[in-house]
Amino acid sequence: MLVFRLIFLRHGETIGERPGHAFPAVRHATDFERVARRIRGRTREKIAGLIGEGSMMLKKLLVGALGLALCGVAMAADWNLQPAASKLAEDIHWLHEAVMVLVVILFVGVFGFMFWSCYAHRKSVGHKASQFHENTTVEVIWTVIPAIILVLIAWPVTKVVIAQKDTSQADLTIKVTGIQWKWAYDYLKGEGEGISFVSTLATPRAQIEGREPKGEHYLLEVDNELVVPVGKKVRMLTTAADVIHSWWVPVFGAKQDAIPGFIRDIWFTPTKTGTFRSQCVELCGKDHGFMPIVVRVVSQDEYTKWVGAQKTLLAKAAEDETKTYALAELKARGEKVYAANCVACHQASGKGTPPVFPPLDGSKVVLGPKDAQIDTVLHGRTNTAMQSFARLGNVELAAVITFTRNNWGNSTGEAVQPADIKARRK
Ligand code: HEC
Ligand SMILES: [Cu+2]
Repeated sequence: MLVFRLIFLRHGETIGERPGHAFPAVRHATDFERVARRIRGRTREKIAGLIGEGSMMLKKLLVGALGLALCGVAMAADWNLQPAASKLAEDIHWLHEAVMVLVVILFVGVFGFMFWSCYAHRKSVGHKASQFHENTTVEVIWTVIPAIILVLIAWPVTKVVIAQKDTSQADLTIKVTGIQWKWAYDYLKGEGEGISFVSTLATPRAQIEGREPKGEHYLLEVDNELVVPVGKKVRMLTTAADVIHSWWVPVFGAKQDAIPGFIRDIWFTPTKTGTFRSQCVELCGKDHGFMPIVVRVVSQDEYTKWVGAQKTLLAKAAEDETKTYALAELKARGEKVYAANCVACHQASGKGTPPVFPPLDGSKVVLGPKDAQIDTVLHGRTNTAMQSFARLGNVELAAVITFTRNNWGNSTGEAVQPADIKARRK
């Protein structure tokens, strides 16, 4: 209808007011006028309506945009990097934010100037392009300014990168070994030297398989957390037993690949107590998403207590190794060791996932002479996913081997003792 109006009413005229119009038959003209008047009336209503709606819409849009901006700020806080818990992480966050601000200023500045130039000097208002090819001044300016900006960014960044690599004068040195799919920690130097344990996913299978609601720290919880004292420089040596993993705790700004055959290092000094969570960040096989990293930062006093408790456990384990156990006792303990170390490949059913992961239920090795089986578990099989489990204690190994020899369809009735394992260690 708007189009109709535009075609018929040129130059502010209306059909009804046009004097002595040139329609051949007056009767037709009156009819036409009547129709046109009605249409005009309706069109006016429509337009008024549209304008009304438009301003409502605009208001709604503005309110919406404001709401979005506010919730954007809230979300940004939520999506931003986790609050830093070390000086390194603080520096990294500062760099991230400073560069972000700089980039936004440059973006708005450059594009704003560009759009304004295009608009203000457009051809339709009579502007002509000025010619300044091979203008040395301009070329120097647009080379020097970006170079200065780059140096402004590179200077503090280089300082932080260099600081990240300075692992000297650590209070504590801990080796972390990535293993499909868990982390092993060995306290090599400093208070707690000699402590070593494996940190495995603690989320129950029922949650993973959807039979139970997922917990708060789903896939971000472990049986043994890495414990370190607050305010002490911790040097982490990273390596791996099988494939490349990567140890990363974002709140500490510490990240380093764990590569088989190589030892790399990284450090952090935690500035806050608390529990900090992360995950392996190098795609490392089927359970890559199931090898969380949990670090508990405690006060110096608590740390000393923790070290004491660990040492007592170690002493007890050493004592346990000299004992002879009943089959039932070994089997019960072995079931736990199996659940923590072997299910990922050989499955709870003992059926494995052939052809890659062989079944242990009915396996000739498991049912054969115990020494061959001990060797398989203790030293692993080269070039297969079956790695060495030498890092497990003699009691644990004796227990898990006894378990596999006397579970599912297997019933050798034979107990493997810690002393048997000790004898096979090289
Ligand atoms: C990362 C996967 C993985 C894990 C974890 C694992 N295994 Fe294995 N295991 C294998 C593979 C693969 C083989 C087959 C090796 C080969 O081809 O020689 C194997 C072979 C074996 C064999 C020999 C079976 C046979 O019939 O040849 C035994 C025994 C065994 N594993 C026991 C264990 C025990 C006990 C554990 C836990 C402490 C364990 N494995 C954990 C992957 C794994
Ligand atoms: Cu990994």
